Amino acid sequence: MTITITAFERSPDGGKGLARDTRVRWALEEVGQPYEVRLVSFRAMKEPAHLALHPFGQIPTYEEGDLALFETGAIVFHIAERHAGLLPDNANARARAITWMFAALNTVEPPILELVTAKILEGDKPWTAERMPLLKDRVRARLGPLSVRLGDAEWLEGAFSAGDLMMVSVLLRLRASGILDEYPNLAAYVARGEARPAYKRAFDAQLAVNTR
Ligand code: GTB
Repeated sequence: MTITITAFERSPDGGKGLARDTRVRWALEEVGQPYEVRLVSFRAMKEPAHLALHPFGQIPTYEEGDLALFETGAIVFHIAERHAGLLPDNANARARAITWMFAALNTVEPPILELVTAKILEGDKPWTAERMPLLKDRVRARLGPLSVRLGDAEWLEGAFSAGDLMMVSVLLRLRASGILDEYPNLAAYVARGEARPAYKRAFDAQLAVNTR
């Protein structure tokens, strides 16, 4: 069955791979599933046809036969459940890998989004400069323990998993801030993720769209 995802017609990041279709592309590349991409404009995202797929009018979405999904956590989990390569077979190891997916999305990503949003959308507000140190410390409060837990391991729970895919995707958003470099093992972890052939294919595919 053909898999179709949606992505920005033109990502505001100009192809840095930060829009969330990249993590879905990456998951599909890791498990070797071909996919098609339907590009949507900001206007089309808020129109009924897209809203039927995504109630919040966002990308990415995922369609496969009569199944339509939104939310990257749910999409990557679905891909990892259906295809070998992103979740271990052992039940406990699998549960731990899934836990890291949730940790990436629910615990690590929120303060990162707060920081990025303050910079991009509220940079001109009078309170932003005062808030920045606080927002950066909230990010550090997550990266510190994550760095300790990772230690000198290659991945979070043994072999690379959907948990690492999601955590690396979330951490990538921090690169421009310089905060990631305060944690050399996390910076190296992210670099290992980016060096995976599947990530490179996903990155190149979104770059091709955004540099047309
Ligand atoms: N929780 C949802 C998920 O994980 O799928 C969040 C989806 C989401 O935030 N989608 C964004 C979107 O559609 C694109 S990825 N925004 C349009 C809208 O809400 O109207 C977020 C994103 C956007 C831009 C950059 N960038 O330019 O660097 C990075 C990430």
